[in-house]
Order: sequence, then C-alpha cells, then structure tokens
Amino acid sequence: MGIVFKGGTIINAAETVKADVLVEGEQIVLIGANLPTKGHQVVDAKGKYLLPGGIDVHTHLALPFGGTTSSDDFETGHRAAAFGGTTTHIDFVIQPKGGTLHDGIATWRKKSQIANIDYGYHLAITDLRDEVMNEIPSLLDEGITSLKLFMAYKNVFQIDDTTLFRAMQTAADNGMIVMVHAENGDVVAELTAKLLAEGKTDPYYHAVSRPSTVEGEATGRAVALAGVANCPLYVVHMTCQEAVEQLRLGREKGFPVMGETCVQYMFITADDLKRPNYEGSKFVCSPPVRTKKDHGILWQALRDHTLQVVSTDHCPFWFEGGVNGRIPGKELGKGNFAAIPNGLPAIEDRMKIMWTFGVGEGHFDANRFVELNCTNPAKIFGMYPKKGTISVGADADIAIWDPKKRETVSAATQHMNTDYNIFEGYKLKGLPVAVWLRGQQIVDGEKYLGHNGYGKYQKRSPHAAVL
Ligand code: DUC
Ligand code: ZN
Ligand code: ZN
Repeated sequence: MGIVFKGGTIINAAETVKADVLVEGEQIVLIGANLPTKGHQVVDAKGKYLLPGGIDVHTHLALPFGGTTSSDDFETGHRAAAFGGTTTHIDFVIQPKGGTLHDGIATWRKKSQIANIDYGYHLAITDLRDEVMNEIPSLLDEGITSLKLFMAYKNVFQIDDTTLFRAMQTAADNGMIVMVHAENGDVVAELTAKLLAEGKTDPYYHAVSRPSTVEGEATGRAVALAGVANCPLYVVHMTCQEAVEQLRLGREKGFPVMGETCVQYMFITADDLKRPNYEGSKFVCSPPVRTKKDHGILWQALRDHTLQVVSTDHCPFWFEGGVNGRIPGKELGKGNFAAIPNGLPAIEDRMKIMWTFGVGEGHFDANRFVELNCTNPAKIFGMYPKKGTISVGADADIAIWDPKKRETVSAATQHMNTDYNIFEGYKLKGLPVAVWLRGQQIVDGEKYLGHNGYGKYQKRSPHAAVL
C-alpha cells in the first residue's frame, strides 16, 4: 500500500503544477493528474500546497559554546524543525582542539543517535595541522563534502589566511566546498577590548564591536582567495550591504562563490539589542543583526540571485538559564557583552516566516521560496535530487502547506527548547499543517508522530553544483 496525495498543488523551484503524488516506501514513485487510489492511503490535499521538506544547512544542535551548550539537541531541535516544515538539516561537526576531524565526527555521531529528521554534517576545522590536512580527503568516505572555517572567534575557532587558503586548495582538489564565517576576528578582538575598557558592557555593544565593514572586509578576502584557489565558496550568515557587495563582485568576476543569509537578519535590528532588562541579549548572535537598510539589501540579494539560500544558524540558549536547573544561558554575559552566548533560536520559524513575509509581501514568488529553502540547499550541498524537490525518485519529504492558516508566533506554543522567541507576536499566514519524511508522517497538525532514531544520516556527494 502506498500513499496518494490527492488534489493538491505541487510547488517546486521550477514550476507549480496541480497533480497527485504517489509515494511507495520512502520515495515518490509517480506524479500525475487523477492518480488511481485503490489500495492506497489517501491524503486529501485539496486547496493546499505540497512543498518539498525544508532543508536548513546551518544549525548548531547541542553545541558546547560560550561557556555552555546550545539548548536544542537532535531530539528537541528536530521536533521543532519538523513542526516548521523542515525535514533535513546539516549541523557543524567541530574539530576538537588538538584532535582529529574523525574525533569530531565520533562526538557528533553519538549526539545524532536520537535523530528524528534527516541530517548531514559539515566539518568545522579549528586546527589545520599537516596530518589534519591529509585527513581531509577521507571525509568524502563519510559523505562530508563541506569544510567550514571561522575567520572570527580569536583564540577559539579562528584560522589565519594561510590556513584558509590551504584548505581551499585541498577542498578544490577533492570536489569539496569551503564555508566561511566571515568577520575579521582580529579587529573584533581589538574593538571588544576597547569597549569593555570604556565600561560599555551592555548587549548593544556586541554589535558595535562587530561593525558591518569588518564583515565586508572578511567576505571580500574569502571571495578573493576562493577566486585564486578556484574553490567553491559558500559564505554563511551574510547580514549587510558591505558583505553582499563583495559577494556580488566576486560572482561578476566568475568566481565560484555563493552565500546565504539567515531569517533573523531580515527582521531584527541592532536597536533590538537595546531592549531593557537585559532582553537585548536574546538577539545577540555573530555577525550581529544590522539595520532596516540592510534588510532591504538582503531581500534584493535573494531576489536577484546574489544569495542562494536562507538558513537559520539555529543556536539557541535559554534567556533565564538559571531557572529550574537549566543549563546556563544568556545571563552569562550580564556585565560583559563578550560573554553572552552567541546564537538564536530559529529552526522552527524559518519557513513559516519566509512564507508569510517573503511570499506574502511579494519579495519573491512561491517557487523562489522553495528554491531558497529546499532546492538550492540540496543542490549546493550534494543532496539533490534525492532531497529538495517533489519529483519521481526523490525521497518522499513533503510538507502540506495551508495558505490560509494563521498563527501568532509565541514562545508559549513553540517546540524549540528555549524560553523566548525572537519573532514573538509576529502574525503568520500560510503554514505547514502536515509533514512527511521519507514516506512516514511526522507531523499532523499539533500532533507529533516522529520518534528518536528515525532520522537518517545523509551521505552527501562531492562536486555539487555551484549556483
Ligand atoms: N554565530 C552565532 O551567533 N552562533 C553560533 C556560531 C556563530 O557563528
Ligand atoms: Zn558563524
Ligand atoms: Zn553558525
């Protein structure tokens, strides 16, 4: 017995078609008008859209960071993702200092045993010794085809230009892509020390310590090095005009460079960091949230294909970590903005927010929405056409979207393991109401049907598309 999704409208990146979908086992096996239903379970999709399951390629689940650990793990974060229409994500394995890349993978494999949705790994290199460089090609056997390097977080994750360039050369030789967190960490460290010495310790000064010019400079540097190395580059969490301009320039020169922004960077501004009673700390992430003008630049860059993907950088922390015996959270930075754990909750909200405001307010159409949130992530990171599309042969990862359904965002009703929501009070229209992952229904309205261990590790292919 299969499942027939009857009467819905399929939205893929390339087209919108009214058609039925037959799923057998884990895959989509047939798409067409008026498919026979005899012997199959029928899902009534009349008046609804069928979207490919979302793919969030930038998450940090259960990440030890900033003196604590991010508060969603591969169970809670996955459940929240599913309720938001996301069925696959890629998390960042962090190479432990002094350890090997495979040490990091072993740690992440343990965390992932409880996976509810599908997932892959990027590898964040923090210590590129010669033997670690030699280890890089063996990542392909693990299905890891993307390396991440931090140009910021001095004395923690930051690498120098030699390391970045060597990594790019090795990645290019092996069909891999390099991802960068692009901020000039040396300058951030200088500005941070100066501000703290002046007694400027509130959350707002976190943004002052990381100006957009510093992001633009690092982005331009990474783009130039990728051009020299002829290495596919993907700049994560781009926030501002200065960075977008550098990426655009690189693309005009024909360099193989791409970029993402994250949902928060189109809505939250640095003024939110000034909210009273330390509430500004809820919005502290790196790079920081910027200005309304930058929001406009990012919408435009998503429209004109300078940017290819919307992700989240989901890295949640409790606001009141000390309450009810929870692990520490944002309170760690009271009196010192540099000690605020960096990161925000967003994995549940990404698709819902982008639909309401991206499609609903006419920034782009529903096909571009799918491209940015589902298809391009799969293409760039070697999972297409298994993921990211509703097509014959693809995994049956399907979100039924009700264009009329409304909801008001609230921490009280969210599934993310945090005590606040950065989009609190936002009014949404157009929501996922039922979600399937590889042919199994995991969300039915308010009901969660997924379970620990169902999520499958995704081995990804090298030489993925440069878009
Ligand atoms: N930025 C964040 O805000 N959190 C996690 C890591 C990062 O680069
Ligand atoms: Zn980052
Ligand atoms: Zn990140």
